[in-house]
Amino acid sequence: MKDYINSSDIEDLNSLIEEALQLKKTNTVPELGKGKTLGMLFFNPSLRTRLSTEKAAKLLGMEVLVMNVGTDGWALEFEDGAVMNGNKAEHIKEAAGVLSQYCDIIAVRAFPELVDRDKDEQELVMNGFKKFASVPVINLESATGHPLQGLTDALTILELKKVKKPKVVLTWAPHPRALPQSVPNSFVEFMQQIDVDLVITNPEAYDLNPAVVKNTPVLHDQAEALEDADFVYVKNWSSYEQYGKILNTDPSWTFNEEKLNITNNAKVMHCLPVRRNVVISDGVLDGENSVVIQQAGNRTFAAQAVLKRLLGTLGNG
Ligand code: SN0
Repeated sequence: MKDYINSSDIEDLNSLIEEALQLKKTNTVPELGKGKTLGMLFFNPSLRTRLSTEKAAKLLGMEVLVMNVGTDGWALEFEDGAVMNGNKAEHIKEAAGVLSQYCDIIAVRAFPELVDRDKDEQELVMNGFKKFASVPVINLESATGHPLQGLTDALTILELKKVKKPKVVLTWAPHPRALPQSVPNSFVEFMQQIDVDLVITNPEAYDLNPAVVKNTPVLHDQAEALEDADFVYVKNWSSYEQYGKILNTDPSWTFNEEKLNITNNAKVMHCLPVRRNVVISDGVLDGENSVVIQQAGNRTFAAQAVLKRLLGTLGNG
């Protein structure tokens, strides 16, 4: 694995998941990352991604540099050939080149702007770092994906499942802000690669990118989708069709105990942070079906497995 930008960078998902579950048991392999530095750049806020990735790197013996580039760094230019006489002080060519002098692996978080779909889909930030850094790049959530979350979600389901092929339902829920499709995109991509029966449910005009959904069934009737579910993944996203728009805030889509009763006593998942009583009710989050804390705990082992793979490709210099 050269970089970890999206799920297609993984050569063998099952062995990567196996590795993460093994790391959860054995905890650490400190020699591998000794003398190596992970640089983490955040254009947006973070709690779990920042701390679990830092912890994972340290468990592997790495040094960690963290910078909130969105607030503390120079405004970056990504356009090739730009005449830089505006407010952008530094080009990605220099920024990525210089960071590669200080870091052995660079990890970046850059959410979509949710205004221009074509622009977001170009992944200018992530691809800029990939192109101009001379070291591996990890995606800490970009415009269209969150592969460390997707990997965590897959390993959490494999860890908790009680039947060979569980029914997994991804359900949309309301939210006061327009959120990226990154988390649901990655969730769908990972679920399509493991042995589960995946169903997506969302209101009309909230269907995810058809290139991601492929032949996964999409139901616009939430109750019908939830029947017999073994896992329910609750998540809001803004419209893909009417890109970045909030078209629906219908509280009847909130995941509550009444909805839980339709399922097969499902485990309830969410990537967090979660808006209580808007996305998921207190009763469900505080009840025994919720696995959101264990799920977040697994972020460390997913990050450790990915870092271990990338460290394995570096020389000893
Ligand atoms: C982000 C998202 O992609 O949905 C990050 C999730 C890991 N979530 C938010 O930005 C939530 C912000 C809010 O105001 O609730």
